[in-house]
Amino acid sequence: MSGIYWGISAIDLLGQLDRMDRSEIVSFIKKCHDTTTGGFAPSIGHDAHLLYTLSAVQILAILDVLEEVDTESTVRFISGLQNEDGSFSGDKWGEIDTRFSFCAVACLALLKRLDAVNLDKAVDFVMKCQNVDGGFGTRPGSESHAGQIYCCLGLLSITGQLHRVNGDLLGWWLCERQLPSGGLNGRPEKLPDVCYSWWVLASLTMLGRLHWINATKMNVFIMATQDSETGGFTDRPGDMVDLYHTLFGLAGLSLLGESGLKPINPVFCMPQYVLDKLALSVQIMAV
Ligand code: GRG
Ligand code: ZN
Repeated sequence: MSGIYWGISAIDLLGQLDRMDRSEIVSFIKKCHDTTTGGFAPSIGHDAHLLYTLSAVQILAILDVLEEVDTESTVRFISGLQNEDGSFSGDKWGEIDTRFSFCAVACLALLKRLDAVNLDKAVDFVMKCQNVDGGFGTRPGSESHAGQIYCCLGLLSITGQLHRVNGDLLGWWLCERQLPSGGLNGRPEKLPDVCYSWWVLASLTMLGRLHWINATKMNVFIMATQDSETGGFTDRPGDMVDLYHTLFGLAGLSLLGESGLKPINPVFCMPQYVLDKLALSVQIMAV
């Protein structure tokens, strides 16, 4: 399911969405809809999970066919996964992660049903996952990681609570992710990876501090991860291409204003025109 989301978002950013077989995609999504729980599975015959529920709803929104599924059952699935402390479990097995908080809230925002969960508690839980370095982890006390920071800032942006973050402190931690190659890592002492040109640049965009990284060097690194034979992008130069890094490479370039790519929304990681059509706006921190 997420593979379809990465693929159609990437191709839409390139202005080539019409190349995809829309009805085949919608039919697959319907087969992955668990009508008992209301959630969506990653593939036919698998269990529903918040990760794939967000991907499914994002795809339906991009294809402008949200009304084709029973979203009321999906809203029930999401609200049933909120825990007493405001956190969200990813599925019935109970793992808790700030990724799942973001998936839940982003999905409900796209479905216009943010009223279905306790947002105050959801925000309180995310704030408990903030560390002294300004970043956020998976759960309270967990190490700061750029992917989790994106999720937590995304949730705070959707709920209009970005003012609860110290933008200078977190912006500094994020821009320190840039290495001499121009690429970004996800936490100190790790290798650069093109997907962080999404997780980090989107986070800096929400904080109003995208200009804190060197865009020219960033551009050089992302371009070096494109494979000249297949056209896809890899995590770092020389590796194998995949859809995930192809979307996040393009998405990073879009945030940097690359011509030939549609503008992308920094919170939902979907082309901005889709959010405009849904009349959904997000909060960006004023600097
Ligand atoms: C709508 C874009 C979008 C996302 C939905 C699933 C999700 C919400 C966000 C995932 C955020 C996240 C945690 C991204 C990080 C993914 C990643 C590269 C993990 C790898 O971790 P390590 O420890 O890699 O293997 P490093 O780079 O730290 O060595
Ligand atoms: Zn990666």
